[in-house]
Amino acid sequence: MKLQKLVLASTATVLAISAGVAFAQFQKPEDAIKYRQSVFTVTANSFGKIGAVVKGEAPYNKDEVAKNAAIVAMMSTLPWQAFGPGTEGGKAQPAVWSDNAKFKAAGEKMQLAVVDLNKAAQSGDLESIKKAFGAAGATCKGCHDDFKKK
Ligand code: ASC
Repeated sequence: MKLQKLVLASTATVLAISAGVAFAQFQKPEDAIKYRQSVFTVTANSFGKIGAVVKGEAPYNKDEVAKNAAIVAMMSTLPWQAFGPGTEGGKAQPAVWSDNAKFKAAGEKMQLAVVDLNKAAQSGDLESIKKAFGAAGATCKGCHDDFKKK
């Protein structure tokens, strides 16, 4: 009985601590919204620079594309922590929270696709970059269709 109480109390403490951490990460929902929108802004900027090369609108510079692909890959790990409970709003559709498993799966698909893009970009093979860019762009669009307000 005593042990049970101890376990319950410890669990409550752990829950309280993690809730505190989650709260401390973003003071207000608007802070989470600003954070994730900033991450997507930087992502779209670098992704767009690669897109210009892929579409033949800008010359191919291996180092530039490699740098931007690395930025996209790193950025892709960041926005998810800012879609926590109670941070509804911005350009996010309610489905992010009501169908969270599907949203998470879409985010993971994007992260895998941009890892592929980064590998291609570091290798410097433009044909692989084009293929990986198309696949990555499709994961952006897939998620936007279901989870981003028009
Ligand atoms: C971009 C960008 C997106 C994606 C998406 C792909 O360059 O800003 O959100 O590509 O349009 O369909």
